[in-house]
Amino acid sequence: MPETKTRWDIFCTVVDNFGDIGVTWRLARQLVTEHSLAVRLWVDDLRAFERLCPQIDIHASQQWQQGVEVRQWMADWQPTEAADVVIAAFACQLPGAYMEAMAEREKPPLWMNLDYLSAEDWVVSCHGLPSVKYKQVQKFFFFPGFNQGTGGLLRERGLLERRQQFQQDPEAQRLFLQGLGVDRAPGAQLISLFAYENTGLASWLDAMAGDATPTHLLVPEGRILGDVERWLGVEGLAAGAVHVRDALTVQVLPFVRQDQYDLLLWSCNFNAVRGEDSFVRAQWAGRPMLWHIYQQDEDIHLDKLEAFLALYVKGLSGPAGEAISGLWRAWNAGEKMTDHWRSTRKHWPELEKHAQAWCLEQALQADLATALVQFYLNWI
Ligand code: TRH
Repeated sequence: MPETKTRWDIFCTVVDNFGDIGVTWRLARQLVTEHSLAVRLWVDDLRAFERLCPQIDIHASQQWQQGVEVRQWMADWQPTEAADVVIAAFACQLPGAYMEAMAEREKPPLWMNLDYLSAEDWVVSCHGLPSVKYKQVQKFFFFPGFNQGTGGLLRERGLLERRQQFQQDPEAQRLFLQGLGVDRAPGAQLISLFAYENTGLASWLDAMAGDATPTHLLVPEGRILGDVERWLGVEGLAAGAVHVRDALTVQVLPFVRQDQYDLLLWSCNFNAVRGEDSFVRAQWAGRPMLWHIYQQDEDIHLDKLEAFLALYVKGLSGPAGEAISGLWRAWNAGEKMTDHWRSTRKHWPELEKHAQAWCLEQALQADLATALVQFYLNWI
């Protein structure tokens, strides 16, 4: 008799941008391919999803993508049986009728809130704790994180091996970049730029333009383009545009599929990333990086930034740690980047080595999907 797969439902509301769907889509695929689970991913905005996965049919109420059952989460909820495990991503509110369906099950499901990523200390003490209850259905907190005792980070099986292979294969990189229309100038360092609007950008671009080493900056279409346009003094920048200012070549790329974005990060010497998912992917790329954190009310994101920096600089010399921290702080305050970029460049070899070591250290933790499955196994 065929074994019945455990059924998981993941609920995702797209609040803004791409992180909500980026994280849940990655998790759903991993649960299917690596843990042989039956996964339904409920998403309220398939247009955001389509940017990461162009095969998505934005009109379909139900479709299969890479083994995941994708369901359009519509306002008029149709009665649905509750799954064995229910994940509400980023504290999204489940449909009332679905909560009833959970409560009606003979054996209540495991209900978890997949929280935002943070390096703050309190995360370890809250991870796995019971949260609210709906009738007899108990909800639990599940926190991703960088420390032992958290839920870890999303990392697909074999990811680092694939990354290392790609980074050791100049021809594979050349072909990938060629597919994006990128012809890397000899001797130029490649930098990718994915960020929110940032008043500090102009000074960073000035610094790169004035650098002794040429830089080829790759900018996927998105929110930062307005600042790039202002600096270049042009309008209507779109994928394919290339502009050269002294030592700096700026090239606009299309927003690529999620798996292609990894290859972009792996190809670059330095990656500016943002939010949550691209931030984690840049760490797996094993290259130095710059994080534009998602802004929150009352500047609480700054505590998260400091918490991460405190962990990240641990293996660095004092001056290198100060250089990278200064750069990140200036970027997140929208302040002048020129001097910070110069200091960072001075410590480049150390920062490169550190990025590799950090990546390997983080990979010692169980990945988030495995940790979720283990949580379920411990719970039943
Ligand atoms: O898009 P983000 O800023 O997402 C978010 C949201 O703001 C969310 O509400 C907030 O909770 C969260 O940040 C912290 O950044 P993030 O998380 O990096 O998500 C971007 C996704 O887009 C990620 O999965 C990578 C993907 N991506 C591509 O697939 N192709 C691309 O070309 C680029 C640049 C990104």
